[in-house]
Amino acid sequence: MGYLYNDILCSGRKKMAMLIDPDSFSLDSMERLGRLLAAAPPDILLVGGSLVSTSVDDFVLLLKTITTLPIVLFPGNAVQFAPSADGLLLLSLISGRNPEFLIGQQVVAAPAIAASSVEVIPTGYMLIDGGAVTSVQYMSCTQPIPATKSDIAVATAQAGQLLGLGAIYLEAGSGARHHVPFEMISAVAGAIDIPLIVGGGIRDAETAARICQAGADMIVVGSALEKDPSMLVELREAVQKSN
Ligand code: 1GP
Repeated sequence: MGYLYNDILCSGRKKMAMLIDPDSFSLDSMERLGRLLAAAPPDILLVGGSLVSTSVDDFVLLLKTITTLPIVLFPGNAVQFAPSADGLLLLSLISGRNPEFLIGQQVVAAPAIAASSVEVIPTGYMLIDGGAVTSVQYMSCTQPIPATKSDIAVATAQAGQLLGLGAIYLEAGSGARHHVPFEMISAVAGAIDIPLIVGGGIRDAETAARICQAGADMIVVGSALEKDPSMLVELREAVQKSN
């Protein structure tokens, strides 16, 4: 793996990713976003969603006109692969038992990924119950791991590491009522040696800091920043202070 994995995810410093759903941005908000990213840059930009109708490649190219931050794909399916991105979280939904999201979509995307120069980060994606049915759950037709079952989350993450995945992503789902529980984050972080990414339902700086302290190497925030982009300043500060 390359720069994004070695120098950002495995840096040993807590990191923050801002998740952008291409369908939620207009050209107007793009200009505002550019100013904000220059003033308070997150470590990376994640681009994707469970259901995206915009051309992700066009969107990435547009983002590149307003920022030099690394742009990493976070695709809900194979259609969202974009060769103009810097990196790709190649997700396998290891908490689920739907072969389409364990390996099917990856097979569809593989030829295009292999022909590109996008840095691939093979990631074990684990959906954790966040108190409501989320888009990921519905679109992937999989059951989330119950929020109280840290033992299942630990075993699943360990299996992902043993299979050779480069990172684990604990996902409560976009706009989740409850973020992934701190106890589960600690238990998983203590059981694996690969970077741990945590997202879903993070809405304030204190929660962001506590999730980092519990053992996340990178937090992902989407919905809260869509509502109030200026929160980027405090979220970023909270993550940096947890180092
Ligand atoms: C969703 O983890 C991300 O895939 C971010 O979730 O939109 O709730 O911040 P939010």
